[in-house]
Amino acid sequence: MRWHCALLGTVISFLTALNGGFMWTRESLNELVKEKLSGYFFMAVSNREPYIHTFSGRKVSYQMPASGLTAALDPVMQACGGTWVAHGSGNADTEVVDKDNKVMVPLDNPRYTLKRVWLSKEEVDGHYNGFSNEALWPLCHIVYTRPIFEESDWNMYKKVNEIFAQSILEEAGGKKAFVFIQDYHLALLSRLIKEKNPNIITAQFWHIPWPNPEAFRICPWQNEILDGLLGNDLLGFHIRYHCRNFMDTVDQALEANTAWDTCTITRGGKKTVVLPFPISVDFEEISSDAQRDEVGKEIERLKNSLGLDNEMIGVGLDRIDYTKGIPDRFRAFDRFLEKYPRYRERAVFIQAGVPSRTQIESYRRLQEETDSLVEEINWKYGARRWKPIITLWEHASPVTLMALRRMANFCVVSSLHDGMNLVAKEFVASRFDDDGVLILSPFTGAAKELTDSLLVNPYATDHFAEAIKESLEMPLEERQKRMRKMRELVRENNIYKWAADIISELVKFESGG
Ligand code: GDG
Repeated sequence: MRWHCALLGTVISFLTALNGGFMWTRESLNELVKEKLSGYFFMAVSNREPYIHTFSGRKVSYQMPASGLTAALDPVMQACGGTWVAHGSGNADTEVVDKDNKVMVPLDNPRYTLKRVWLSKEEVDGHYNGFSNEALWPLCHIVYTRPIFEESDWNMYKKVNEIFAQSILEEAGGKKAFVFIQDYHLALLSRLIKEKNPNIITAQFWHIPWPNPEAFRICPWQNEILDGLLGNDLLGFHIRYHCRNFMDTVDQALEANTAWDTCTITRGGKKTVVLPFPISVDFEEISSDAQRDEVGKEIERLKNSLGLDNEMIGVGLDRIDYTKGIPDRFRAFDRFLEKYPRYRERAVFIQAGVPSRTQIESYRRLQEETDSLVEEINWKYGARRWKPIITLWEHASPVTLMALRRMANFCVVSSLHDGMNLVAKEFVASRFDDDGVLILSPFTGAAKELTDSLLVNPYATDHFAEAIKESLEMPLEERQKRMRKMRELVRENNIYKWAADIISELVKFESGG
């Protein structure tokens, strides 16, 4: 087995070096991990957990959250094994863990350990709702929602980062470990870990954009956050532009040496490499799931229950967030129906989406704004059974999401600002029939890769309305040409490649960088 792994590793390195269309899969990532990380304990850490256990009556069931981070990282952990440390947020989470707060997941085919960290309501409120989502989230997304900086939230943020550090250090014990930290909820974690155990190698992936220094400097604790992130050996963003913004911010705020040619920052003798790693999806799995019979049945069920005949269908499938440009796409659909009345009663837009962060005022306002806009548009054009916009405001099952992607003539991703946006890549991966048009905002990381979509500025309502018309009138041959190109790209740049690229960088630190 050992020689087999070594041989496969060599083959992988060779093919990667050639860069000649080698396709990363769960299996090849698994082999890479065995070869490169053997002797290391592999841990991932995030605030959000990949499986949430809840009571339904007396029974315990579980759900996968609507989160780009967990959707991306779960297949990677299934390939790599190891332990994922995350906040246990479900009301039945304590029921299924062992005495060390661990449970093996996925439940039907266990592949890695989920270790839950418990937080009080006050801690969640200050750390998650407060500093993470009322301060850092609007600070990093330029969507004109003012960040709220509360000292008490910041103090809770620090405390929760310490709780996570404690859990990681306990878990690592004296072992050699790689810790892969996720996102903006844990900006101080690597520094806290390394203060106690400098031998642990850490990488952090920032899933949201990093704004320019002008925008970031209003944060009263900018230096602490930057210093915390520079505790990492490797720091990843989706695109080069975010890396540059981060390096610029450090340059202007801290005493540090930023070397642009090698993408490194050195502070107090400690080096951090800053690189782009565009995140992705499990293309093959999504593409084959899309072809299952149950998806066909779900399409029929949805058409019946929504009263659809042969309308042309547009879909939006988001976590409900003010960064996703949901009212903007409704305004564009309104303008489209206004300018092109022949599409009335012939086209519908289905918006599925799960409400999120509902304890936060700005999210409640978004829900109200969206609901009243839908009511207004449906009142304006609605005729007989036909309503132009159909909303499904609930947590949709994976099969429902898949059916909606497959039913769509066009899918809209109209984010005002977005790190990557996996909905766009999931849509492409689902369209094994090579059909369907993606209307995509240029303010997403995905727009850098999916250039065969219809790129449209969501603030430009008239252009947006024209893009909707174009998508419905595009000849089949053109749709197929674009979709094939995008599928090829997502197939190759899949989630396993993302993980393999990060791991290949990470192991360089093992030999001293
Ligand atoms: C952050 C960054 C970056 C949506 N509704 C339901 C549901 N979803 C799933 C989608 C997709 C995920 O949620 C959302 O992914 P995104 O990438 O759009 O967005 P964020 O959650 O904002 O993620 C983002 C991502 O991290 C990864 O780095 O791309 O830029 O903001 O997978 O399909 N899933 C279920 N029910 C729903 O109703 N089960």
